Amino acid sequence: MSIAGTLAQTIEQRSAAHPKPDARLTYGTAGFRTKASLLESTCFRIGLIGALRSKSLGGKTVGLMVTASHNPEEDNGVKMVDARGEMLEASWEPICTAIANAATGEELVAELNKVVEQKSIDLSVPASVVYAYDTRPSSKPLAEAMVDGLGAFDTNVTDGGLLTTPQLHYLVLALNTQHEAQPYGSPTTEGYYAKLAGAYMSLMKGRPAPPPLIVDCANGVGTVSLKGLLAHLRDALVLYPVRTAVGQTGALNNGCGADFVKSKQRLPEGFEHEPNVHPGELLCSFDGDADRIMFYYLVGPATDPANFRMLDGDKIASLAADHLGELVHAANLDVNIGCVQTAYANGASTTYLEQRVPITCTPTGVKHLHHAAEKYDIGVYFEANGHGTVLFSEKAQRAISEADTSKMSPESAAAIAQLAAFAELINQTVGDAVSDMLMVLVILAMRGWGPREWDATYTDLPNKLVKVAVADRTQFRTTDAERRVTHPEGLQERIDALVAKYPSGRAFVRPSGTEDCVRVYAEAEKPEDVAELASATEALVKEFGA
Ligand code: G16
Repeated sequence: MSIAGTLAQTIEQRSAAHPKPDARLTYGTAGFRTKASLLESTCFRIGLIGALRSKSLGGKTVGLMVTASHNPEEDNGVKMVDARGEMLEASWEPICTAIANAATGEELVAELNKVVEQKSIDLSVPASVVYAYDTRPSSKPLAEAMVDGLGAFDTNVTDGGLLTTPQLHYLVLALNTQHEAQPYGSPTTEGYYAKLAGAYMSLMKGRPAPPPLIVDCANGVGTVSLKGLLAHLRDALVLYPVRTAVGQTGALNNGCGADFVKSKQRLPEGFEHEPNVHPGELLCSFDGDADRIMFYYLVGPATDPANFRMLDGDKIASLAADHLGELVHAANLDVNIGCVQTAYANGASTTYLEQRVPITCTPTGVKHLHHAAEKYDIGVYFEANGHGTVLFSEKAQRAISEADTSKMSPESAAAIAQLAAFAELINQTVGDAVSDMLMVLVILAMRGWGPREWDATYTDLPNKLVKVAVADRTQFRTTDAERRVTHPEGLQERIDALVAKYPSGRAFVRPSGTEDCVRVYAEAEKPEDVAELASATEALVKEFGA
């Protein structure tokens, strides 16, 4: 079976309405991402691919999300969601790249036919795709181009509208499991809020509500989902959403949001003047599509930058691994728990976690971490940038649901009930700022902790992240979960010589898969050493990347 005749003509005609720019696009860390003005043809073609991917899965629903997440407002991108709510299967990534770069309508059809053959796709199977988009001005028009691609294959299309990326992941899994014995949840945004709010309230029953929390929504779509959640939580949680200027030109991720806070290691701009920001109280920031969260607090007046303390993805991972590990122990369950990190994990967090659970290190990108976490019965995965979640395997879910609590101590029975509720509260399809926020608040409430107690679990090694512009970032290639660089040749030896000069020194460089830059990470025992190590490594990247 192949794409020919009228179908081929339709695709070619529609493709002509979405001309390909003179630019090569690559499927990166989280799908395609670049200037929005270059993406129309790619979005149209992603529509075609989405339909084929669904057909290849026997008509299961897949998801397409138009967003550039943490990137500036003028960028955009597409993330693809597979039928179990996870990221697109890796073997389809080069397919996406080839299709996005086909030069003519004819070449496009030829590339599509290669996929049909390679994946033995039955074109007569009806396709089903749900799509959504973030708040960028370019997002809706790009989504329309995608729908044009979906229409070429006569797809059953569901418009999810304005959603966070994790809401779309949830919807995909909920749609595909709605007729199974264990549906993931009701396949609507209301179902999403109800599931999270219900689990939160059951875990918090009998406990005082946490102190009000200021949430920086990055002026993005997280604003919308937070409002939806609040309607379901009623007075069980007081949140003060700030940076909620959705639709205000230039506001998205500008001086605010999880990525700003993490990379600048400071409060969002203007927070020192926010009336509700007080030392000792927990604060948090979402990113532009609300799949990442960063917590932080102040140890003194906001006007002094030295009073800022960050509670990043590594701290969330340690908190979750410790707490869930204790519950598993209390419940006496035969399930293991492990943690997945990337090279960006602070060395102090790795040392802390290694003493408690097995750890896996993967390359950057939740698509890598997610699969590694599936190897544990309970897999906690977080990137230092606040992107992550916890996966409960079928074995773990069964052990929890089949435990005979009538024969257990009250303590063990309570631990079982709590584990079951955590499995509901946590969005297991992908990192979710809203779900992760609730998980952290519940764990802190259960432990009677504030941000200081959480922070005291271990002390981060001073560290620095730098973005370096180079002529061609693709000439930088890495190995060993991105901890070592193989190309340009000779660069790693120079980095090794630098790192050796500093106690507890570590530095690595890698090309970003979402921005046009090379990222440099450095850490060391002393802040002044980190500053030196980071700028010397940056200078090396400039020298080799010139
Ligand atoms: C995406 C990925 C993350 C990754 C981040 C940065 O996040 O989903 O896993 O950490 O990009 O990747 P890179 O360093 O390659 O630019 P988001 O929130 O931007 O979609």
